Amino acid sequence: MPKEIKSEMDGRGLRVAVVVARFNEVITRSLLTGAVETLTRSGVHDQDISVAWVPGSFELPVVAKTLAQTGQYDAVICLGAVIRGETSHYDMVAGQASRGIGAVGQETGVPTIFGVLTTENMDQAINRAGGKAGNMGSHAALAAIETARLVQAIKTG
Ligand code: INI
Repeated sequence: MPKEIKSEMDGRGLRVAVVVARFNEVITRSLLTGAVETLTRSGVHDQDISVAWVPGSFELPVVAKTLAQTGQYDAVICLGAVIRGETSHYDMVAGQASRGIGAVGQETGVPTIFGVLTTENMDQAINRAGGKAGNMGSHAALAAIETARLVQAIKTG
């Protein structure tokens, strides 16, 4: 019988950093609200959540890496909104954000969560930031807790 490594969805005692892009702030503020509400509802203490704002999604990886390298966080959540209709360099900003955020997790070993909306237009972004398609910030918070707990479970055997 294979041994299953289980991850609990209990956030108590976890320290979580959230990096959030100011670009498209009307969207990213809703993502932040969703993330913080889900973290606290899952047991993460308010004083264990740190929030850092960056200018845009392009800057998420460097600040996420700086936070991860402090050793003070069990997970880092990155939140942003890249909207194709609003930018000609959508692919570059979205690509850099996703590649960079992925690299932070791999290089530091700290679960680093991709909570960046990449949509065709503002309506789609609104739908995914607390509208009818849920809140990507909330999903990112759940992914942070599950992955942080799984990493802890693997390390402690
Ligand atoms: N940043 C975003 O987070 N979303 C966008 O849609 C966007 N657009 O439209 O360009 C965007 N640009 C800013 C970018 O992230 C950097 O902050 C900027 O290029 C400075 O490095």
